[in-house]
Amino acid sequence: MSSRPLHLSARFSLPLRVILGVAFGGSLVSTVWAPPKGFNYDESKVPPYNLPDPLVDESGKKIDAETWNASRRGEVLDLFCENVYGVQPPRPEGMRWEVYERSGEAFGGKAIRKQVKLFIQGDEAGPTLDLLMYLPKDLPEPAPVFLGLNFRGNHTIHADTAITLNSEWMRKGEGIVDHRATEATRGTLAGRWPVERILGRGFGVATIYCGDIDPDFDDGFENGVHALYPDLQNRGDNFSTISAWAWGLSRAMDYLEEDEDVDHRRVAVLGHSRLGKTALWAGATDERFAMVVSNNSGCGGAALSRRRFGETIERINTSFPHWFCENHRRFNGNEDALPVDQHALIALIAPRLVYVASASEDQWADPFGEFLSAKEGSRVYELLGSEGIPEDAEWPAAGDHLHGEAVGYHLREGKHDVEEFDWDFYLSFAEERMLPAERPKPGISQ
Ligand code: GTR
Repeated sequence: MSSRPLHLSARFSLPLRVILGVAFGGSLVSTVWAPPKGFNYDESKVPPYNLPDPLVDESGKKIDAETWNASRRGEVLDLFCENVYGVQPPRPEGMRWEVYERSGEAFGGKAIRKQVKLFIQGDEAGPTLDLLMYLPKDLPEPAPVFLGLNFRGNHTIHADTAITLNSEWMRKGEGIVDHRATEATRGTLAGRWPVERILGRGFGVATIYCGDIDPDFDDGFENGVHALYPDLQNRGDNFSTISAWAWGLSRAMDYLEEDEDVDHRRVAVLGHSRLGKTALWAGATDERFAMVVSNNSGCGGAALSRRRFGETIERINTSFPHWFCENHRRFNGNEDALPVDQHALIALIAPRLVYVASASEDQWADPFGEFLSAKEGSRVYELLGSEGIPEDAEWPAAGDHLHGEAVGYHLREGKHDVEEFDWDFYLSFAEERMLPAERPKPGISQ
């Protein structure tokens, strides 16, 4: 990819084009997790860099919208497969599912709860993914849905005792015994999933535990769905864990397309942190997702790798050798050689809706670098006749947001997490843009 110098610096003044966000629910409590020492958290020490330009082809020619759609988008996608996340297999032929539990009486009769088992190979012998769904009950039409993976089992997103307790491998943590969840973990991540609030806004929620797809540890790709695809291992562009998680989201989408209670044309895929990286990759690889939400996704997610601010490629490939493909290690300490950067991942979602959210204390994830990606990726939105984050937009102050027609961004005050503050912006952004409405068409909100 040819490159484009980025002459952007952090500007910390309150931008004129931005309104103050609604600041309830924001955590001002400082994080117990201190960012690792020995990494750069100083804007003035960000090295100069040139960003590869997705809008210029290999021969150095500037491309038009037609060429983007016909070939350039595919080339950029291939570069990400080859150098960052690795390849994915197609949908398995024998895959089937079973709605094994359904209730129209969830939350005092206000919602429908469904639990669905996806049999990846068609039977119990292969991997199974457990999908939990809540849908608003009194909608005249099929419901738009937010779909996201969760970190610790479906039973952690709400205290509802009818949710199946996950029995797969889990990382160590409170209430986890011998790497398995116990009853004590029910509802422990409910703060990140305000289910009733989401339903109240007319959206459904669907989630799968990421470990059902692939347990989050470096096991040489022998368990989870990887075991089914040995040919996709031991190669530079191997089927990595993030690629497998994204692939699992696509399998969930296969089901949602067939569920008559769901408006599959209005599915937003969302994720936090490592699962935010995953949501972006799912949105890039699967154009059925109408909207993509990256919550504090950081390095290998929305943040620009070339900035080397907070977590770096070398550090992430060392701490989590299974997340990215083998070829990605070539760029350890060698970011400028990467033929893409993460703004091009945002561009791959165009012209569909994308939302990038940062948190002010989440320096490890490089909040400003996440914003720059959203802004630079917006150039492809503009090419396609849509409006993203304008080129002259400044980085919103903590608590503020900037919503373009198709690209949204906010900077929450506080630490690395998902809070109601974040959800309220995701819901408003989706509501104004996804719901068929006699509503006024949104522009930049001021
Ligand atoms: C951190 C990792 C980040 C982020 C985070 C998470 O340890 O360095 O890239 O993904 O984990 O997923 O919570």
